[in-house]
Amino acid sequence: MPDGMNINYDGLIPNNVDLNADLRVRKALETWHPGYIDWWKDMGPEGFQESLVYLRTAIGVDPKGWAKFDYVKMPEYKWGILLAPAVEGRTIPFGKHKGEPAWQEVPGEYRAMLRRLITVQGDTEPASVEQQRHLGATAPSLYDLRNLFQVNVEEGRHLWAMVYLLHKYFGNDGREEAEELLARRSGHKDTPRMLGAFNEATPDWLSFFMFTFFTDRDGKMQLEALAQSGFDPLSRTCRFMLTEEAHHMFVGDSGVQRVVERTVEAMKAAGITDPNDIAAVRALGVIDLPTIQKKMNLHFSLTLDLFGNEISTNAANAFNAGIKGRYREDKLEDDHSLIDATYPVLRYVDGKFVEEPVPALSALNLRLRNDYVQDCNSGVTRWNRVIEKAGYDFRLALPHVAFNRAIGEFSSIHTDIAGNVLSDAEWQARKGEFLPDDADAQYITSLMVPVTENGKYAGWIAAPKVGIDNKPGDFEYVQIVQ
Ligand code: BYC
Repeated sequence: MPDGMNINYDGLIPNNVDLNADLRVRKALETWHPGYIDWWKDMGPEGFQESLVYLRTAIGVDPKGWAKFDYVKMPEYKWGILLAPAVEGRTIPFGKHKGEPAWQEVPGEYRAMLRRLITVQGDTEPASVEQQRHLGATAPSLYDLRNLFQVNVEEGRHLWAMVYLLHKYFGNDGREEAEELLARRSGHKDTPRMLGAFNEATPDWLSFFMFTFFTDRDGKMQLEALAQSGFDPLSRTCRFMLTEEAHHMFVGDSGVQRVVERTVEAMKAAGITDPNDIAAVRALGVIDLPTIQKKMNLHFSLTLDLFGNEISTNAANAFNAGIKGRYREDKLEDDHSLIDATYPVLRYVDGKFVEEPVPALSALNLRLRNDYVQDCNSGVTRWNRVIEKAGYDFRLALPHVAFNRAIGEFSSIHTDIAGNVLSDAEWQARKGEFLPDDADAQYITSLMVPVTENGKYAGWIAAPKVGIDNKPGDFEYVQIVQ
């Protein structure tokens, strides 16, 4: 078997990093473990810790068969440490060390940078579990409930993945960071999570689907960029995390699609011709398309902030150092050093949007964000096909990148979703047109009633086309024990 394919399942922490031979790290992780379980019980899914959930657990890193499905109580989930197999002879793929052997240890000069990136990545994982902890109480079906919990336990595993790197490669500093990861809390006024979007609420299931579509997709992009890293343990860790991440985006993509499907189906059945007749659509107990658009506006704009500033010295330094690459760096055809290259950056200068060429190294956050926007658009196109097929000439669309931004070039202006600049007063008067307001929230909340009968779905969402693990429609995905 290639290096890293053997998983040891015997100890407390399943792993393919030979923890048994690394007593120091094993002890450190075993010491961290009780605090993690306490955190999970305090901040993980509320009310379902005793229930049996039909979950997949990673049992290998072979792309052809890496997971098994079974009923598990969540606190007993096997959170393992799994790295994708080592690639023999791997070299640093970009930056000023390009072509040198990939690092197996942390290079001293980049220690602080690496520690920060790993900590930021690690912080998002428990944050999302905290944000989603109340959703179980209002799940639209057992199928959806199970998917929520699958996402949650895997975010927990991703936290483990980063904590392993911190303990293994960063000594005492790493141990302290690992403790802090369990101490911060999403939305807490004194000890918040590190990045903006991870302190926002996920109050309902439409938000959950939008979050997994938009924000987990930032996760995908950032993990892709870190998977290119010249620091090989980080690269291998992220490569395996991406295997799991695909399901999270499926949950969001198919979740929104099922909401749209149900809405247009109900509208058609009732003979409603105007998708903007919100009162008529809401009278059917489904979510009107304009409100779906508003939720998209919110989650897309919050997630764009996660890419950082468009022009960033941090990003330039991380690339130059060979630590964080571009999306699919290995598929790009250029010199992979970008010293002389430029990249067009959309800026707001003297009251106008202008595209300015900027040194490509400084524009790497924007470049990743542009790749992200393209990736988002493919999902939106699929949702629109459902609307088009139903015969409605309403189209969902991503808002302008300057809309509702708190970080970067556009953080000091207000715009509408088309990118027309608004004064502060206009923004205050009109923001309810673009973002969910109290009435929207109240309406969506009124729909959030749990459905726990096998094979049944809440009236505002269509059933999925196929079950998880090919299970039949009436499969009991969660055996609820209150
Ligand atoms: N909120 O030079 P800049 C996921 C800070 S999601 C608060 O532009 P940089 C997941 C920034 O930290 C993916 N602060 O920053 C999804 C910096 O602070 P310092 C998570 C922000 O470093 C769903 C300062 O502003 N992974 O996995 O180029 C569920 C200057 O900014 C924000 C990563 O993000 C913000 N939004 O870019 C579960 C990858 N933006 O250092 C999981 C690792 C910027 O001056 N992180 N700042 O004190 C990174 O690569 C970078 O840290 C960022 C920021 C892309 C986030």
